[in-house]
Amino acid sequence: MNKCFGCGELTSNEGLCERCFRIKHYSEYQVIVKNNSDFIPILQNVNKSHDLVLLVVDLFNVGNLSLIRKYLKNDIILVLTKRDLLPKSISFEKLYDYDYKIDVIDKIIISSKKNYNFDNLLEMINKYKKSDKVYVVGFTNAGKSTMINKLIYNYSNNKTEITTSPMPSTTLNTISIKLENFTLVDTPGLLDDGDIANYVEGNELKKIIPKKEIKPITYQIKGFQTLIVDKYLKIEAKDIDLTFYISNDLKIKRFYKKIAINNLKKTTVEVNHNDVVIKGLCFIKTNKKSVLDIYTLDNVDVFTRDSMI
Ligand SMILES: Nc1nc2c(ncn2[C@@H]2O[C@H](COP(=O)(O)OP(=O)(O)OP(=O)(O)O)[C@@H](O)[C@H]2O)c(=O)[nH]1
Ligand SMILES: [Mg+2]
Repeated sequence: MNKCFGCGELTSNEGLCERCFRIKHYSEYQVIVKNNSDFIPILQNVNKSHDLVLLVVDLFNVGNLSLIRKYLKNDIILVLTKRDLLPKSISFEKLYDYDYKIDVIDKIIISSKKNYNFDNLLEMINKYKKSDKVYVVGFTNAGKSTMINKLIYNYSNNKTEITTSPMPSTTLNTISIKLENFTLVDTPGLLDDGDIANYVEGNELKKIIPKKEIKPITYQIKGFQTLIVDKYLKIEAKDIDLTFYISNDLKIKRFYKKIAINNLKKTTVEVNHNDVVIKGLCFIKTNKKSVLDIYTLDNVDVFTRDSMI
């Protein structure tokens, strides 16, 4: 058996496995049923070494980083990626100084899509690495493999490309790639059970995941109103400004009365100038103290956090 250089899975093919070939050439994604019991042991193995870890985090979809930290004693650099998705007008300090609720030795903001800040990333890796191995970890879809491909493209003559896609669990096992004076090890991302990506079809997910800079939209709610996003989200609110950070491919509809939608789960949240996160779908900035009724798909997490922007 060989190891597929696209996803790390064992395969009888040389080079790319059938699944990676289909993703790469036809954007055709075959869902592989994996769960964290396959992936957590990989992180636990990383923990046994003193190697540096890059924790890659999607700035649009941050997640609970302590869930990953708890498996790792290693030094971690927090790599905040997909900067291109958030509005350019947000200051660097705002994103950099935000409390991501994790203990790290350093952090950096990048965009693999725009090839932004990679010279500094490489310099930072060289500054902190303790051995010739550097691990790349994070939640699924964070952009780990895309970042590694950009590092390879920028700083080596290597022509290999790891498979990337908007669907969860693209990388299935570790993939080691030599770069200058060290080896980068890609790992499969942990699945976040509360993320909407687990509960929608591929063509829906392509609309939900933003592809370009998000243009925030503010709804000034006067009196009682209902906001609806496709079949994913309904919000009932009263006298508050709600600023949506959501894929521009999704349309928000406003109604001035109650609207019945079946099959959505209700969560009532108290807000106070902070963000409401509908995990993987959007975050919403609020401008006062209030209570919102939020209806979304059954298993999708709804929670508040300190305002990020
Ligand atoms: N806009 C934008 N999209 C990005 C960026 N980096 C990655 N993506 C997209 O995010 C999606 C996931 O990227 P991957 O590199 O496959 O993510 P991963 O972390 O390796 O995911 P797993 O292998 O499933 O753990 C793909 O659709 C990428 O094109 C970025 O800097 N900006
Ligand atoms: Mg990957």
